[in-house]
Amino acid sequence: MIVLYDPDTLLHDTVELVGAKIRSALESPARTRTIVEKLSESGEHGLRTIQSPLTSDDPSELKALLSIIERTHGREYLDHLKNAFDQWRAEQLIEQHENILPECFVYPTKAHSDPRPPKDLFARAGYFAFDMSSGIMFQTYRSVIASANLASESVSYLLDFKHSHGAPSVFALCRPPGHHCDGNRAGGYCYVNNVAVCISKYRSLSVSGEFARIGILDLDFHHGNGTQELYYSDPQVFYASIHGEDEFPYYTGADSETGAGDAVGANLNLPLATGSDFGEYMKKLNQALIALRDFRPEFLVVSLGFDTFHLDPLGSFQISTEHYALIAAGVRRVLADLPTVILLEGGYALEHLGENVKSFLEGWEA
Ligand code: Q9C
Ligand code: ZN
Repeated sequence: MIVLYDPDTLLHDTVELVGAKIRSALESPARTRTIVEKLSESGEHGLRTIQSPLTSDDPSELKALLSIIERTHGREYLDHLKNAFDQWRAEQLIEQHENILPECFVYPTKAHSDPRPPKDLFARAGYFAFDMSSGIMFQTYRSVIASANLASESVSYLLDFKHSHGAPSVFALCRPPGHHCDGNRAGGYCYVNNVAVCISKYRSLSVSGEFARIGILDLDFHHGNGTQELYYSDPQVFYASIHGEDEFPYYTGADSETGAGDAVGANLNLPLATGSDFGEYMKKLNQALIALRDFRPEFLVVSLGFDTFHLDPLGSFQISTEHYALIAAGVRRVLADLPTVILLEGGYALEHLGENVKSFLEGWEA
């Protein structure tokens, strides 16, 4: 399988609030580094390095990517991601090596339903975020664009392989991850929703365009609140997620959330109790796969997190390295005829991340 990587994704390196302490974020450049190392040493996977349009001489490449991202992300939010650090620097609110964390978040009130971005620079960081795991440092925007570009390019690769035998698949080593971003807020280490970038790109390139039926399978340990939000009323997109019950992001992911309007029935949440083992996981996976198959999509996006691993500092499922091959094979068995883009989301057990990715890819290709 083709695996896409961009060294610019290593630049973002920030902090998060854990309990009462500020620490280096678990979502770190070392994650991608260890995966790339593992895939390079085994040599059997088609690892390809591509270049972010931010480093290209041709400005039309960046314009094209931004127009794809802007289909689902607010212009003011994207400007914030791009400019916040430099604005804080210009006002001497921050040193070059420091990180922006939010102060005050938007909260529900009875008085008004459409809060506006505040002028105050400190306050803006909170307006455009929903937690304190989404710091901004001086290179964040470069990695965010590189990550979104990997998602976008994976669709281009996929459609180029249309005439090959069997359904093609591409794996994008996105970092930062994306599934917690709803297009207007950063959170849970996510700044741009890479699944949404894939879908917008697919709609812009494929023959069926806006009429394309698309499936999303979210296998990260956490519920993909951002992805769910973006497609909650879209009857052309089916979102299925298996995630830890009562875990981050806490306020979404219940099985009662089934979609809205014409899209009722196109959102399937399968929460799993803390400590669930592989057998319990596979029951939920098969439910998700059957629902996705019955939706008859022509294109599949997998949000792939490895924080379901038994040693993950943020997860609580009992999944081991060998299980990832079985999970991948399970997906392939039911949805083998679907062109598929796989996007990296979470996974924080650094010493095992490389072998877990490798196991998944081997199971996928078996
Ligand atoms: N006490 C993804 O896996 N909270 N995001 C961590 C640590 C945020 C996880 C706080 C967890 C976000 C993509
Ligand atoms: Zn996660």
